[in-house]
Amino acid sequence: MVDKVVRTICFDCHAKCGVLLHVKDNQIVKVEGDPNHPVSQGMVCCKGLSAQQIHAHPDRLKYPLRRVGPRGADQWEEISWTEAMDEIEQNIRKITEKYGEGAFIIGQGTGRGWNHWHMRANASFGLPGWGICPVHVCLMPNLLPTMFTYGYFAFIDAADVRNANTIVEWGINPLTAWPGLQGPHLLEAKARGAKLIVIDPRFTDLASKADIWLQIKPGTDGALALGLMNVLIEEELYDKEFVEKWTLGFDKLAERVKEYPPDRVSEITWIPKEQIIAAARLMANNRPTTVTTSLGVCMHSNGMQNGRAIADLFGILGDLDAKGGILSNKFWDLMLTPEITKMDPSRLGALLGDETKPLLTRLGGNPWPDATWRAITTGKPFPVKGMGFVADDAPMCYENSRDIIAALSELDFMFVKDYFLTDTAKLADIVLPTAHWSERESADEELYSDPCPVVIPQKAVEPPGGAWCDWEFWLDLGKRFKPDWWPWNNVREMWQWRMKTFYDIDLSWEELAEKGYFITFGGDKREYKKYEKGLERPDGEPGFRTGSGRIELYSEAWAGFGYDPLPDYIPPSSYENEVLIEKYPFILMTGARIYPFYHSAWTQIPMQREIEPDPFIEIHPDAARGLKISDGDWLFVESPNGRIKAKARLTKGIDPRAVHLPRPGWRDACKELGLEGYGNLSANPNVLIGAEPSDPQFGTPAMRSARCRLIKMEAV
Ligand SMILES: Nc1nc2c(c(=O)[nH]1)N[C@H]1C(S)=C(S)[C@@H](COP(=O)(O)OP(=O)(O)OC[C@H]3O[C@@H](n4cnc5c(=O)[nH]c(N)nc54)[C@H](O)[C@@H]3O)O[C@H]1N2
Ligand SMILES: Nc1nc2c(c(=O)[nH]1)N[C@H]1C(S)=C(S)[C@@H](COP(=O)(O)OP(=O)(O)OC[C@H]3O[C@@H](n4cnc5c(=O)[nH]c(N)nc54)[C@H](O)[C@@H]3O)O[C@H]1N2
Ligand code: SF4
Ligand SMILES: [Mo]
Repeated sequence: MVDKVVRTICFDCHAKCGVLLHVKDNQIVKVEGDPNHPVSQGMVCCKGLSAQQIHAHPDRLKYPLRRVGPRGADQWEEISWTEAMDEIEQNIRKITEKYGEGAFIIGQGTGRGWNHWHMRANASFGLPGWGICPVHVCLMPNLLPTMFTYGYFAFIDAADVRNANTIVEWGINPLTAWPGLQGPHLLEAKARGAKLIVIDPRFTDLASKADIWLQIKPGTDGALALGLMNVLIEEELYDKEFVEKWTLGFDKLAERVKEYPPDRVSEITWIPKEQIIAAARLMANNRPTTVTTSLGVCMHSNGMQNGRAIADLFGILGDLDAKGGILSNKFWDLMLTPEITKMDPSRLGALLGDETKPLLTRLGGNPWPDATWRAITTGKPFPVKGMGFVADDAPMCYENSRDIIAALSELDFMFVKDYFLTDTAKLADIVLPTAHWSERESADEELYSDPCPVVIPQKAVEPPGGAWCDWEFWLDLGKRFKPDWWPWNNVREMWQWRMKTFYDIDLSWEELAEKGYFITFGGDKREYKKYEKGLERPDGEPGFRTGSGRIELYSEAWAGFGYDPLPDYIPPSSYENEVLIEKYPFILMTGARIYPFYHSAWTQIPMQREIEPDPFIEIHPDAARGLKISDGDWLFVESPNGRIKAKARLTKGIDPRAVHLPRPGWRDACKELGLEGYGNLSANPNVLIGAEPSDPQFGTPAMRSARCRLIKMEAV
């Protein structure tokens, strides 16, 4: 007999599946998918299933720690939460008073449900924007091109997979990276006869289900989009009525795409010409057609223009905000509104890197990470002397890991809030433990596809040592600097305010928890083609929320940030450097997701590590043969930036000219399975990635179009 069954939300990826946790004696004895969750519908993956092994892991941090020995010496004393928070507050005050408001920066990793509260806390002590966050590689490079082109953010939430006839998955792998968010809908759509086009250099689980798989050369997605538009326009397959009525700059775009006939695009992209033509025809003749783009498209020095070309392509196909097309979801407006973030756009120009990467600072609300590490080591353009990291292992997350570690070692003060005492946390002065999703409650609306619920996760088990969840941390920190902005006595009051003020859900905490899911936009409430009815623009006029009210195929606003107003294809800069190519013959992709790990987390968890025990690199057998590499050989992977280890995994699912290192880095040892941990530097792909080349205005480094060579270990 269990003590209770708690309905909650898994947060080991952005799918945020509904789960039912069966609990006995503060242990999770069973994990079940919740069939009533409006999006995940009962789906749960291997990460969700290992909740108990995470909850009960013996290495979990329990109490706040203060460094007692020299920095990095791993000597600590346990302190109370009040002492830890006092020390963090005092250091923020001391450093910002002495060196200025930008001198203390808090970093976060991927969204974990509290982006807006983090920004509010930053604003509370005078830091403009988002602190530091991997926005330069994630989310925003997919959102901004659609914002400039359509006037709304369109990401995975926007793809109306449930109603589409053709689904294009472009540089994204929802089955692995977003299983509960799009997985069930995608498989249902396939079963009812929808067609699937997958654009990916690797033969993924998703590609195996495709009607057309375009095995693209990494970083040439912009050229492909221009080539597809060439076919659509040449064969008059685009939506003429929509284009005439609702778009701007079609003639200029038509001129531009003449430069990209299928023959030329085939050469650039490595995709046979016939497949390009077939894909264009399917997209146009089997509508409604929807698309999701993600990291495959943006992690290049030409990432933003790739996004723009794809946005224009779907602009002329015409299924914008249509059933089965690319939906405009209003929840984005509420997620990062200044009413909650307190972000002051007029101050974003003060962010580090603004002079070179203004799109990142002004619209991403972020400093450029590379400029941040340099500000620590050089004091220019202003000194950074203190940093905190909440749910962010910086050398694992950002490019140039070695520089990051060197820079962090020079700080006057640093704190880290994490589940484990990671190598990065060992560089800190204060380390704070954190509660896992099974050990915390919250209110969360971060990112869902239609019907876009707000969810109220429940606590199932107590966190080790009573560790605070991150929301408790933000509330306590914010209150210390701006009590007026944080009037709540506890996090429940804070979330209730959020629900009431922004979603008009005025319920007691118990009522919120009891109901669990609230459909806010979408579902039965969904309005399609809002632009036709004057429901899209704030002025109530028909049209889109761009300056012209139309889909801006040609964008003056985009040109204002220094880009070509039309989409164009500029090859990743490493593709034109003959000297580099000779020394580093392979195109290196890094970071595609694998099931068991969430970024660098969970390599110590037996249920996960069992699935992928060792760091590996994917290589085509023909390429391996030339180098006398066999499956399972240990290799050094070397780039101009550094060298790491990985085991060869031979696969025909990759082009012989490219190789791929997955995301995790295998940071932590798994004692139960006797498997090694590789720390911050030995197997971490970001050791190989430099800050340059990068997107000219947004700073996205070439995480998926870098270069490397392979060296068999015994040959060294
Ligand atoms: N080369 C390369 N680099 C990449 C990518 C890539 O594809 N290739 N992907 C990039 C992308 S898209 C992103 S979003 C970033 C993500 O990068 P991050 O989100 O920074 O991920 P991690 O590096 O795992 O660091 C997160 C740390 O937070 C801890 N943690 C996990 N959950 C919580 C929590 O709820 N609270 C607290 N306090 N701690 C928690 C984990 O144990 C871990 O140590 O990585 C980026 N880096
Ligand atoms: N298991 C797991 N799930 C995760 C995460 C995790 O760490 N682990 N991280 C979460 C986060 S923060 C994010 S942002 C998402 C990312 O979600 P996705 O972007 O869907 O995930 P990836 O697998 O990184 O990249 C998608 C695909 O891009 C392909 N690709 C590489 N280079 C190119 C290219 O040049 N062009 C094209 N067209 N494709 C290319 C890769 O082969 C890969 O299959 O995943 C989320 N989900
Ligand atoms: S897909 Fe897996 S990791 Fe992601 S929320 Fe669902 S159960 Fe958790
Ligand atoms: Mo991400």
